Amino acid sequence: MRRYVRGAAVVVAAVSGALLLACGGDDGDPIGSDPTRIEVTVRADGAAEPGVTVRLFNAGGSTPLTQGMTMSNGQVTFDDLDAGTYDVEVEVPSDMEMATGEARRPVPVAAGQTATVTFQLESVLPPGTEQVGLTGSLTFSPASLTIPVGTTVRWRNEQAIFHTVTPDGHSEWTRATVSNVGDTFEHTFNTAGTFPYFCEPHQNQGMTGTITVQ
Ligand SMILES: [Cu+2]
Repeated sequence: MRRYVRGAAVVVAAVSGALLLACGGDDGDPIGSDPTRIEVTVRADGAAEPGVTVRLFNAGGSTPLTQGMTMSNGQVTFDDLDAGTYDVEVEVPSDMEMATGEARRPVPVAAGQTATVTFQLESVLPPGTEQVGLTGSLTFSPASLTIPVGTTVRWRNEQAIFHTVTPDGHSEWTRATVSNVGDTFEHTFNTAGTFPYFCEPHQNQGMTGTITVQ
């Protein structure tokens, strides 16, 4: 009796060893373990937006499975997921709103596939305010802006690149710097005229603009 039990134990161990060997015999990845992931892109005012919190839920769930923050390319990736449908939600910053679509959306992902979803945000501008973006491609966007007297212009840095908003030959405002993504500089134009300006580090790359006040 004791010998039989011992024998059985030896057999089990031998079978386990065979299974381990079999599993380790190929590249080590069981079939079907390719990454299953959701790649989320957040854009604001048409440019990649870093620093936005994104949460992942089971479909219809109220407690996030996990969350992440968009990087400088505006992306965050949730990987090692099970196939299925998830809800992806962006936390809209207080000075922004959804440009299109909902802040929370169902995203289906198949096994071994990468599902992608893009959220488009836009700045909420106070009345009487126009915005000029300082873009990652070293431009003011728009470069030329025509506004009525009394309008406030808000320059907003769209990427983590140091820029300046420097008056070119006038003193309508004092040179300003916008160092980081999301940094803004505002000036209210109460005098009609044409006001050229430039970015000091990127003037030679054509980073210039003009505000025309009528
Ligand atoms: Cu610049």
